[in-house]
Amino acid sequence: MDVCRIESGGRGQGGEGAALDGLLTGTALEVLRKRFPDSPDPAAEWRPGRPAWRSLLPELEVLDEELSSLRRRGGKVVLYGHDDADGITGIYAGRAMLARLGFRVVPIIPDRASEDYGLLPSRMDGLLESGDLLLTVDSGCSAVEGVEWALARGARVVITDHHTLNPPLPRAHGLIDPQAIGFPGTVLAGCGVLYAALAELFPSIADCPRLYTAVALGTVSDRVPLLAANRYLLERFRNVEAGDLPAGMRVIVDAWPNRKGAWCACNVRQQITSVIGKGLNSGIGRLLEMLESDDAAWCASTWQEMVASSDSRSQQMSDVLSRAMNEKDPEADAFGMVIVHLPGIPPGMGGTLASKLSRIFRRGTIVVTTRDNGTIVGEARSLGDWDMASFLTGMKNVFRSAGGHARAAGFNTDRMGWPELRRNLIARLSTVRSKPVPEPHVDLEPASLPQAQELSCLAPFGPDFPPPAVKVGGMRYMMQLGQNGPCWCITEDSGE
Ligand SMILES: [Mn+2]
Repeated sequence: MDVCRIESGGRGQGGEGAALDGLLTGTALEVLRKRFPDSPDPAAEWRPGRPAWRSLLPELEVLDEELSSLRRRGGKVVLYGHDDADGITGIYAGRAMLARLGFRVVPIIPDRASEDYGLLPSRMDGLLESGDLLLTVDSGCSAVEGVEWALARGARVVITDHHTLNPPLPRAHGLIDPQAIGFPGTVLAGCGVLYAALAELFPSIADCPRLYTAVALGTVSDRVPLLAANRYLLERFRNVEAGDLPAGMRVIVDAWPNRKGAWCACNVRQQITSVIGKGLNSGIGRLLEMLESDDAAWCASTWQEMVASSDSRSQQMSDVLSRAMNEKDPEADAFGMVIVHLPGIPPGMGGTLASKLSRIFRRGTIVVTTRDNGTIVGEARSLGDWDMASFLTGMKNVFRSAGGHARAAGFNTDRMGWPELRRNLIARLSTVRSKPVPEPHVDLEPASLPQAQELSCLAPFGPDFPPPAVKVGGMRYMMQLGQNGPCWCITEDSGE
């Protein structure tokens, strides 16, 4: 069954009159005016129409040209991803779209347990041949050596990525990363960048329920801002009918909390992203197969296995979490940052641990562990305005590699031990003006608490577009989206 349709240009294309067709209450519009003070049309900002992808992404013409000449010479695409939900959904979207265009695609998924970020010659060796196109998704913008290796093999190379650009950049033929242009394209996840690039070049294959589903999962999992183009993509996903999807994707949309109504990214990450997991004993290695499968029985049992193993991982996680809470660095605390060094954090767990700590303490968090070979690896998460990637990449001589984006970044180093790295981190913290502790937002200060339903229509909520919060009688209430619908809850939480 082929459910991809030609773009009709019809229903729900834009935010045109979103407010006018009675979708938004007066109170909801008030919130949007507060959140988008400079916009002449806050409702369109909240639910934008289809973005002009070309204006958000650089060097699309290079990809266009490379695909045309690849078609002429008959080579294949080697699609190099990243072993998290963003990277895998990006591989899914890229492979699905390129296959529809008639290209042969060989995916490469790196293995977090043993491999670093970047493009590893050992993974490309034997697959990438002269005349092939090496295309990346969610990775590659710092892969100087990997790209040199591919060029020396006679391959053409186009990088698509969304991570912060830190020179030296690889000598690829094309580098499609919205960071080169700036906001609003920078909101895109890695999967969103590749989807958008191919959607712009081949609009007839862009309007497809499977692609919207994969991109929504990658986008929400990667903690990117739920703003601009991402709100368009998530709105397309909301309109997807589960019946139009193959079995594996149906399992995922069925697990998506309140997908057709109001949902919050943190709940999706808890109920889907964490269930899939990352690293050892996780479901990430089977995600691509599941997204592509239409075998209902296999998908249901695979999902059950993922749920079971995520339950045992979360047991392990709660042990690590309680150790981490006791070990956080008091000096970093004084600067408003959580820094924890714990030996023996299992691969793939550091990021989740950093996310949990940053939610618990409501501030930026860096989790560091020392691997058996002496390499120090770190995972960092942040909230509010704190840009974790810039913070880390500003420490040039400390790391062997460091990168990521504002909300999620990572590093590794073998240049020094933990005591010296710690001194460097603290020293850098002391020079940065802003504090990694966000001010809890307040949208309105009404005389009395509004009906939560009046504002839940603004969903989905997530990074940079948190659930509405109101202050009434000196108390701050934030909307929570529980199983029984939206309600107010007294909290200082950021809602991200
Ligand atoms: Mn990513």
